[in-house]
Amino acid sequence: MLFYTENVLKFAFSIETSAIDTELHNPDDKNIFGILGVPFDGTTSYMPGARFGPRSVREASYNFERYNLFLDKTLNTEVYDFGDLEVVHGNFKKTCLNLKTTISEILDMGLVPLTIGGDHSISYCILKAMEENDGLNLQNITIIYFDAHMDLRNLYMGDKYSHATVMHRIFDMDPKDMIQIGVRSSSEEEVTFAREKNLSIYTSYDVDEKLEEIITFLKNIKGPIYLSIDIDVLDPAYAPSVGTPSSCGLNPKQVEKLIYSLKGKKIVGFDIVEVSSTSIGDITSLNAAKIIYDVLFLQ
Ligand SMILES: [Mn+2]
Repeated sequence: MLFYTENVLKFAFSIETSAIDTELHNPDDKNIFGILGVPFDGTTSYMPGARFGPRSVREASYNFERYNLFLDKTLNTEVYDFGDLEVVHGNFKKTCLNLKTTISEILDMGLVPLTIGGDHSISYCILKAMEENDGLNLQNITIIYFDAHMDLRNLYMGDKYSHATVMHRIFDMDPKDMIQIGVRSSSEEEVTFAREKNLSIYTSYDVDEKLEEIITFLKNIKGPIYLSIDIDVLDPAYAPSVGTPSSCGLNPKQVEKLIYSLKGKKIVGFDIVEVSSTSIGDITSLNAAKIIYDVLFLQ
């Protein structure tokens, strides 16, 4: 158990963290994931509840089989679940400090952080920890984010750190490239910024109309990838329990195909955010757990 964590419920297929043998971990080997829940929704602007995301996504994870029919493969990815971060509700700054410390500890163990949010603001802290950790240069990393929104505002209601500004803060860290998929909601300021900076923008209509082209584009990405999935990329029909729902979104099969197109890529970090389910069996949690399951199968 890490210093700032508590463990309520482990993700399905995860191994007891006491079984970790750090001697075995070699960065050239297959990815070994370390799951961390971040039950923080202090920057949510519309529907609160993302603090319940980690718990409900883990609960939904017990619904899946270890064998994947479409891939004809049994899951054998090594994954440890460290439980939830100790957050300071309403205080992004203190929560971010705890998160950076804990992600650094996970990186020091040679594990790839797999974070379950929490609102989207947390992605910045994860990448900041990766930047500050020796050996990870953000300038070599492509950021792929699935999101209904661009999250590219410079400030939101005067705040620099928010779920609505998170991708601008990450852009400020100068990653190799940023690719947004499924977007359908933006301010004029954000779209102007994205175009000026030559970010790759694939709207939800692009996913409908040129899915194969996007899959080819993703397959051709060179170098390491950080993947951030805001579950509101799905249409509210498939993910109603989110902080900021937006109509005309993706369906789960499209997301599955896009995730599978990343097979063989080096994923250095992954987060899934904005699930705000409060009930067992909620479809939003189910779809979020399914995406984690798909990412674990990419090995
Ligand atoms: Mn977002």
